[in-house]
Amino acid sequence: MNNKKYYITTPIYYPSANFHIGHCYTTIIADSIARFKRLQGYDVFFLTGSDEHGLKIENKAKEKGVTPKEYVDEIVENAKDLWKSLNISYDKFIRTTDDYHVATVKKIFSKLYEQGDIYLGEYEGMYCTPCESYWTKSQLVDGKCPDCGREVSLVKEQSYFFRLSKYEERIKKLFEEQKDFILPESRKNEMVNNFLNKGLEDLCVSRTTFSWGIPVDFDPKHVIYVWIDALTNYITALGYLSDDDSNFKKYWPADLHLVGKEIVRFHTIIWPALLMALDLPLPKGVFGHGWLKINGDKISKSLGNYKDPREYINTYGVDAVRYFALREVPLGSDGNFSEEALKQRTNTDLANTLGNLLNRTISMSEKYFDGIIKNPNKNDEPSKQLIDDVNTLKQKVEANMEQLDVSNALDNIFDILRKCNKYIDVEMPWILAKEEKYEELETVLYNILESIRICSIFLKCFMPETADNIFRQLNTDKTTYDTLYFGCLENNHKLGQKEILFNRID
Ligand code: ME8
Repeated sequence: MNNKKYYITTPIYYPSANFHIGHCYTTIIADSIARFKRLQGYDVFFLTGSDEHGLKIENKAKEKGVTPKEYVDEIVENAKDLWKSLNISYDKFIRTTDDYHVATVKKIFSKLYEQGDIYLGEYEGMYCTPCESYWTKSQLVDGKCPDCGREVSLVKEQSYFFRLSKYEERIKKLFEEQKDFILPESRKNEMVNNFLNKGLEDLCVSRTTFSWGIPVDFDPKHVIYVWIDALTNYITALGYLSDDDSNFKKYWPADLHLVGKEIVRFHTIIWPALLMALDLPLPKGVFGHGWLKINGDKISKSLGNYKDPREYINTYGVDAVRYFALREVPLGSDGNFSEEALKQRTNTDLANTLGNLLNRTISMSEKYFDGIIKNPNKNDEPSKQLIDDVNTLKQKVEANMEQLDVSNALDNIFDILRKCNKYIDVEMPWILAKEEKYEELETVLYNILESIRICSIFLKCFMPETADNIFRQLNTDKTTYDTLYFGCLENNHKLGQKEILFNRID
């Protein structure tokens, strides 16, 4: 155990009444990493929130005949409700319309202006309204937005600019010196080849063509354009430049910004440059994960190719959805989401490998020993092998989590559960009972229950409700990091009530 801190963030989401499983993906992964760090004894601060300004919101509110604030107030509740149904354990939910955020963003903008990092100029360029992004002509792909492929329009206006070009050399140095600043490695190459090597241009950071944003303090016809407003949430949420900056002092710099691959550029080039200008320490790492796709297309609001994630939660259970998001796709790669695959994972891994194992072990303990477990230590070779495997689990899971390889960490756990099932096949407890070899039988049941307990301590980070259910059935409070060793369950321990963990879905 240690008392180190860990600050992890998700992107702040555009408020939407139509969140899809792709949005849940980032947040479930961040939640599991946060829970894992807490298990390891870190003092964790896990931030998520919503990114509420901009032209799109202003237009939508107009369509509905409400103010932008009324519009976002209503739908932000949707995000909070979804995170609640997914058991997301965030420590703070920031809204970019929160007073403290607005106040600090204004101060940051003024400070950068006063020190010469922001200047007034004229912008002429291509603008993608759905992405709220400006592009230079050379960045367009076939004359269209390189991110979403839609039409862009020529915009000319007076704007404030951030001197991004000034930080080019320092960003290059950062990429060279801080090897794990951008993960996975392939994303770093993309940033270097597509952006850094082409040279960084100063960045337009204000707009005058809409008003739903944070006004520039000294020139209020300008609103602060999305990236300074959005990116700074990671420090305003901690109280930077406010009366109480104790969280900022405690948690900054961030240990991990977990983001989707399309916003890696903002987090690894613009964000560090802003922090350099503010003379603040840089985040330790930015991980750009891949996209969940449906039939090869990104799941997206504009394509409309998805269901409300709550429908999956209602059918399969929250932990089946969490498990799928964490297990199916190695973090960093794109992966396909299909209900068929979700069903299959639920039936194979959750109902069979885990649920059935627990159920039959508790059933046998009840049948043969009234639910009281003993450990006479009559360990034969297969037993010794299982115990050895369980004893190396912690090291394997921790190594994978250190690399943010969540999928393989889960596989390490399920590997033990599969081994437990094989162990039952080899030991055949029902034969031991028939032959009245009770000490061997007690040993076998103890070894399986102890393996399940240790697996569940880890599973709690990924599937918290399931792990709690298992602990109830085991009737144990040996659920913490310091009980991660084989042999911790007491002799004469009485098990709890048996329950079905996962129903098979047909
Ligand atoms: O980008 N698969 O907000 P956002 C995986 N407000 N991840 C997906 C996904 C999919 N199909 N669809 C979306 C923004 N995401 C900005 C962020 S941060 C200072 C500002 C992920 O609501 C996406 O990659 O469009 C991103 O990381 C997150 O959802 C929020 O997307």
